[in-house]
Amino acid sequence: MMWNETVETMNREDMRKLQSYRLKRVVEHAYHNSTFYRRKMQEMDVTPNDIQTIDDIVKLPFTVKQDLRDNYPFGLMAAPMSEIVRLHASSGTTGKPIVVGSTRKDLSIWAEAVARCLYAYGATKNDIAQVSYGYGLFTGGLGAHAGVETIGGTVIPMSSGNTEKQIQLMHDFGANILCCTPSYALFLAETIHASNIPLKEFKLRIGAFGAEPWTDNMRKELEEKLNIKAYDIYGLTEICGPGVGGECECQNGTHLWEDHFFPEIVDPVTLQPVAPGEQGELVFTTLTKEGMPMLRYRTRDLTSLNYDKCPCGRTAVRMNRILGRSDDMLIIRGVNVFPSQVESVILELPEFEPHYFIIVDRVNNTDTFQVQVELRPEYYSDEMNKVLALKKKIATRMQSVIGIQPEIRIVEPRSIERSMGKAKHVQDNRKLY
Ligand code: DLL
Repeated sequence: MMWNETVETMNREDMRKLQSYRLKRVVEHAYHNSTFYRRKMQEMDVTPNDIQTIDDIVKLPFTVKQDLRDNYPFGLMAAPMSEIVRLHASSGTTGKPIVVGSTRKDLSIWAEAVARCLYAYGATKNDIAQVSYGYGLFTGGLGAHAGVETIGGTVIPMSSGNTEKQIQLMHDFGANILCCTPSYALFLAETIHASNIPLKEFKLRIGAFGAEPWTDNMRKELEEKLNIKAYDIYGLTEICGPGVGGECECQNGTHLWEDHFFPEIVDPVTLQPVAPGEQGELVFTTLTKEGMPMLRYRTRDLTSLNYDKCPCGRTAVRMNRILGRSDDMLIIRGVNVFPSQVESVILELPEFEPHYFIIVDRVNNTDTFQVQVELRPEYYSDEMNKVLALKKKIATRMQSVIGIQPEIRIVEPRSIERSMGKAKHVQDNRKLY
């Protein structure tokens, strides 16, 4: 079932017409109502008249996170505060938070975007969804919440934390959809298995997981541990929050709702569009946002797009899994390493728990790369040889996938921190010098 079949299956030509019409409107709106965008466009000698079709988007300036910081808090708003009904913010790791304001219409488009994702997962009004994303300035909780209400489902607005209670209510209320980060889903799964309630007493059938990169191996792990189908949900505060795109039952790429959020992939260095299907940095232009339109916003997320029609019938472009953010890429002894690559190897190997922590340091002018893992209880051994063989197995596999061998450290069971939101997988001590 599709929430908005007309747009989700629209042919490319009609979609481009719609995008062209909306791009012209949003550019005019931004130019006339935001001094920030007017100044940026004037600097590039572009006026709204130069934008006639969606192909003209390349004439527009890029927007970056620093622009939001420099104009903190409300400098990018294009609607008067009297029209803004909600503020969200994302803190990131450093510096001032970025703040995003939405009008009532923006919120309803966002809710529809999440509704489209939920329908694509096979959810209906008969479902009960436990929303275990954090509520508050973070968009996860309220975003997922609005989507569930839009399709007429029942929301359990749990927010994150209080893991024991999450399990209890999930069981007692018969939740069949779980919305949270994949790392929290893993923690909840572990807690269920450690509890005295058998998995078969839970009614979960769908997971809507996102807010951080995750791999297909992690999907397999979560599907098995929770006896569900696990689907991706993608989004970012600057564009709206969760629901910029979601997977369908084919689980083969995340459909982006491109009638509202127009995606481009550019080379992160030259900022030129890459060839179709190639990997690069994802850039979004919001085609309908009133409160705080984003023109060519550089997400820093690295991925590629697939315009082939999906077997589900949707024509909406599919985004491949996000490798990571360009800011999360580690360069270790000259080799580019993404935490998601480490995750993918660890989850391939049955001997290890699906948790890991990476520590990078510099000793005697050489980078050190340590990966901490936990053994599954059935593989514990007192025999040194067996443990060494396991370490060697994982290190060799990492060498072939990533191109560099880490030092493997097997740590105590459950000593790697479990996350209730976005997991922190890396400690880079080199940054301290
Ligand atoms: O994480 C919004 C969200 C909430 C999405 C709940 C999905 C579910 P931010 O905190 O602004 O917003 O972080 C956005 O998180 O640029 C990506 O780097 C990453 N991210 C979000 N979803 C995914 C995903 C929310 N499905 C940043 N896969 C984005 C990989 C994701 N990375």
